Amino acid sequence: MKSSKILKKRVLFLAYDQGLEHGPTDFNDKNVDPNYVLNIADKGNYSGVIFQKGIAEKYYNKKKNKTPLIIKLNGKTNLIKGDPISPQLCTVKEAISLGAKAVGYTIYPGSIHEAKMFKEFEKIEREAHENNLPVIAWMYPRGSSIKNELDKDILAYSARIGLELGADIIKIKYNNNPKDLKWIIKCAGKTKVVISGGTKTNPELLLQQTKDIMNSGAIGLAIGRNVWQYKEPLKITKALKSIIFKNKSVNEALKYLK
Ligand code: FBP
Repeated sequence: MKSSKILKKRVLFLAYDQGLEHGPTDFNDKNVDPNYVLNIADKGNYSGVIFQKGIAEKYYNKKKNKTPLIIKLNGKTNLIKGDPISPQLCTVKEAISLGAKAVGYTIYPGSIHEAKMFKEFEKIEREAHENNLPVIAWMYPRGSSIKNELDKDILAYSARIGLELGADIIKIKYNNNPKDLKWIIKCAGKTKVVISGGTKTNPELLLQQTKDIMNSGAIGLAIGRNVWQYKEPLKITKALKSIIFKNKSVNEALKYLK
C-alpha cells in the first residue's frame, strides 16, 4: 500500500452506518440528518467518515467535504435474527467513484455464513488493494456458536483472522479489559486495530476507556453514537483527540467538555 490518507499512526473515524444496522431508533431530530454528521466530521478534522453508499451518493461531496470517505461495502439490518450474514451492497469501483479513500466490510466470525463473508471479503480486498485502497474489516464474532462476543479468546481469534485474511485495519469491540486488549492487538500482528464506540456512555468513562485503549496499542477509534448523540459533538471530539493524538490524560481531556 502506497501513501494512504487513512493508514496513519493514529486515527479517529466517525461511523454513521447505524441507520442500516440499527434503524432510526439511534437518531434524534438533529443527527437523523447526514449533513449534521458530515459537519461534525469536517469541523472535527476526523481521519475518516464511514457511510453506506446511499448516504455517500446523496450527501458527500468529494470537492467540498474534506474528511476522507470510507465506504462500508456490506451491511444488514437487525430485523432478522439468527446467524448473521452481511452481503456486499456496493462494489469497490462504485466506492472509488464516490470518492472513497478506504473501504470497510463486516465479517461475523463464528456465523454459519462465515465462509461466504470470507470469500466476498477476499475479492473486495484484492480489488481494493489493486487500487491502493486500504481495507478495514469489522471483526464481530457472532452467531449461535459464539457464547460470548466479548470473550478474550474469541476477540483474539477474530483479530487474528483479520491478519490472516489481509485486512489493513480491523475494527473490534472492547471488552473493558486493557490486559485482554494488549493480547488481542498482539494477535492482530501488523494489522492495525481500531475500537468501536458502542452505545452512549458517560463521557468520563468513554475518555478513560479511550486512554486504556490507546495504552493497549490500538491506533484509535471508529466511533459513532458516543459522538453524534452527544449534546456538543465537537467538544467530545476535542477531548477524544487530545487523548488519541496528544497523549493527554483523562483529566486534561475532560477540560474540553466544560
Ligand atoms: P458505534 O460507535 O455507534 O457503536 O458504531 C460502531 C459500529 O461498528 C457501527 O459502524 C455499526 O453500525 C455498529 O457499530 C454495529 O454494531 P452492532 O452490530 O453491535 O450493532
